[in-house]
Amino acid sequence: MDFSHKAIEKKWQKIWKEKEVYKTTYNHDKKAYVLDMFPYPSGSGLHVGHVKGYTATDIFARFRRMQGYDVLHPIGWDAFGLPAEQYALSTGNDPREFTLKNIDTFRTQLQKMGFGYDFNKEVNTAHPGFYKTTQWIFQQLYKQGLAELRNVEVNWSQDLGTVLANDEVEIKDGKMVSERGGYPVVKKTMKQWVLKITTYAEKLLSGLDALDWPQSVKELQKNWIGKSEGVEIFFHTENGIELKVFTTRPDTIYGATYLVLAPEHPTVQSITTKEHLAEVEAYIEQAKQKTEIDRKDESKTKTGIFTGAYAVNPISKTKIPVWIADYVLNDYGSGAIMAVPAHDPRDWDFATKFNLEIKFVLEAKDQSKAFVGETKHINSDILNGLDRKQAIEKIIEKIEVEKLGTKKINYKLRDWLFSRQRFYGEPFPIYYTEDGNIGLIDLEDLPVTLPQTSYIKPSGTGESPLANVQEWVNLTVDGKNVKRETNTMPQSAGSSWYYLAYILTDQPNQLIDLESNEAKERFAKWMPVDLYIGGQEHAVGHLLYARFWNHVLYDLNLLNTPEPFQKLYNQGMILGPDGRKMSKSWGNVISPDDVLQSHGADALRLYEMFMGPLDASLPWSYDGLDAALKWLNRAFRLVNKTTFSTTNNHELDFIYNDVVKKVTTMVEELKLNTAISQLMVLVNAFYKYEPSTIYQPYIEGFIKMLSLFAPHVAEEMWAMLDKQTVLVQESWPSFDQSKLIEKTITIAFQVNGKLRGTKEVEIDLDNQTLIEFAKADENVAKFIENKIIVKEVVIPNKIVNIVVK
Ligand code: ANZ
Repeated sequence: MDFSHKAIEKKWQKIWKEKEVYKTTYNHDKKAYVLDMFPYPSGSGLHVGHVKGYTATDIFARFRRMQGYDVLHPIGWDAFGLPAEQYALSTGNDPREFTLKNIDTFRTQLQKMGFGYDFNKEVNTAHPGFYKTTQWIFQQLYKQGLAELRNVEVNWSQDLGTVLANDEVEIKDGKMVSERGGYPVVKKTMKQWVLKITTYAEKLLSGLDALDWPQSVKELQKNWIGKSEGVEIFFHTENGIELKVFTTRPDTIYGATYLVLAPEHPTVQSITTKEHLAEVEAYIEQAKQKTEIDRKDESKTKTGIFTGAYAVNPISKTKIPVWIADYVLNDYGSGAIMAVPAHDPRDWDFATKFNLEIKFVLEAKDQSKAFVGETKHINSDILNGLDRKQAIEKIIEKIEVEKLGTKKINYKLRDWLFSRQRFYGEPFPIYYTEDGNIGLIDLEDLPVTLPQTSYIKPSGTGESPLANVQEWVNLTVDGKNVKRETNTMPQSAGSSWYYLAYILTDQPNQLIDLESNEAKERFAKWMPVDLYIGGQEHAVGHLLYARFWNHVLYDLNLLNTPEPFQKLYNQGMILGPDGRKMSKSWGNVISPDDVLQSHGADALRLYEMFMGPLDASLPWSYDGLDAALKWLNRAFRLVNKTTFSTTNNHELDFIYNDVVKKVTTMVEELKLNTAISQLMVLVNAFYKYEPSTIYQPYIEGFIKMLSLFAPHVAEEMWAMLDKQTVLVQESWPSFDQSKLIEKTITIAFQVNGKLRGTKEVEIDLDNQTLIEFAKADENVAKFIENKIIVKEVVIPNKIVNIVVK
């Protein structure tokens, strides 16, 4: 008889809940913090893509529980965010109610999947009980000088009425658009809160080394941080104005034939000569219209303009013109460069376009384009004949001794733009006095909650909708009239520390103080996260921001570890049956609700884990899903109304122990598809025997292993063996290594080096016996008949070769 997924899923989910089997335990020394990237509770509910990552962590958490670890396996909601706010705007609803409704749907769906989360530890970033601590952390950052108000060039979306962080902006058809919604984005200068993540650039870079993360994600973070070691060299214009240039190639300084400043460079106004002023100003206006991506694009034709000024090369003492051009960015290095057209392709393009001098200072056969290889220096006075490394060393020494510049490290990483002109986010826990000073809201007045208002439309002027709520904005502090900040924090605020919030809760959204001693003890128990599974799309944004906050909290002595996520794994996507990314617009979205109805949670879980390697992106297949359910029933029928043997006839010793051993390592390494294959091998082996002859402990071990993947069916099978326990509270099966020694081997029989037969024999047989076996082989006999045996060569456990004439 097959199982009824509807009946057993309901039954076991109820029992698990009553027995609180997934509650976080504190009984063991060994611990495992198994974390999912928490979902944004969108209106469309759980996606089969979510199911893939969450099944993998569920399997791993069950595995660790059965291995006797204390396990923390929580879930929560990344609940603030634009979609809820956009929805609220278009329907006149409150984003809070809408979000709570979605959360209920998500929670129910997760429970129906049989995921073993500790729901007592649920958190919601938009809950005041949660964001009180987000605000508190912001205040710590402010006190550390890591949060400041700054005039910055921002990505502004008129349609969304807000600024966006760089990782919230994409390029489509060469234009900047918002990642969510695809709305146009332009550059604009605004006064905004920024978090100085750049202060932590070095720690964020070196911290990567010890992490067990995919190499690709480490590379992405490394490139995003973009460390560059070079020198800042001081040039001076003829009338004594200093121009600092950043270069990684000080050794090419004899080839520097002109200087270029970014159009926004602060000294442009003071160096430009009268005759060139009008042109220069027009060019500056023109550059404003361009995006950073455009300016960096090396395929675009270079533009620029001469300022009329000249500077002196501090090493070669030659006089060179000073230009402005938008291929030099103002916010990198010093916003100014020495151009070496002979050896830098960007400078080459510029110099050829504007007919500027090109001087080769490295040996190059082909002088029709910039030479970027490594050869000896020429035309370089003291550097002549040196290679790159020697020349760099020598010139830096000279520059430092003669105080012509200093060594400098630059990072591509930019500070984190932290203001949003939106309603639905964390309010800032600060106020402004009438004379423009900033004050922190008192601890006892936290959280600063969002006001109840139906007027949440962005003004479009750059002011946040909260500015409309006068009774919220104005308050008195120490008898003085002050105003609240009306911007809110970005969505990535809550997700930068939510993994700590789980540790601080015992009931949803009720957090103990992060700076309490109790918190310290809990962090010491649980941090760092042992396994973090989520999508590759968070490689730089979320994962870098969370690492930054964690480092800061560590430096404040609040945490036991600088790095939050010891092991990271990116699960692949589940594509539609058409092989395209699932999307409403393609109409290829599979709903887990439908699959839960038709095939049940266990089949869905098993199918998604069996599709292929966990990190591969693979298309959905209903055949695969059917096959998963079919196999589960085959496994189920093994125990259905059967009694097994209490004595071991040893027939299954090898295969059982081999499978346990392999599944144990495969789950450890998240090779879950191959672990399932092993279980299939074991089921096939069981079916070769009369059930009553199968040793019962082997069946029990199988059910335990199955319970990781298909927990409901496994519980049902366990109960059929008259067990009173639930499987998560059972221990993981062990294997007997002594049963794993190979007892037989296949020997090849050759005549004159040609393969003529094989035989399965006991291992370590003596040579004479092996030769006899070979001669007894029918085919071998045919080839040595009537021939003279010259030699018999035996390679023990492998080959018998009979040489004949
Ligand atoms: C002279 C030179 C000669 C350069 C040569 C390169 C090759 P990374 O690795 O990206 O740090 N540069 C410096 N500041 C810049 C800015 N604000 N905008 C655009 N380009 C800038 O590269 C550093 C190099 O990029 C610097 O070294 C400078 O060009 C340029 F054969 O100086 B180099």
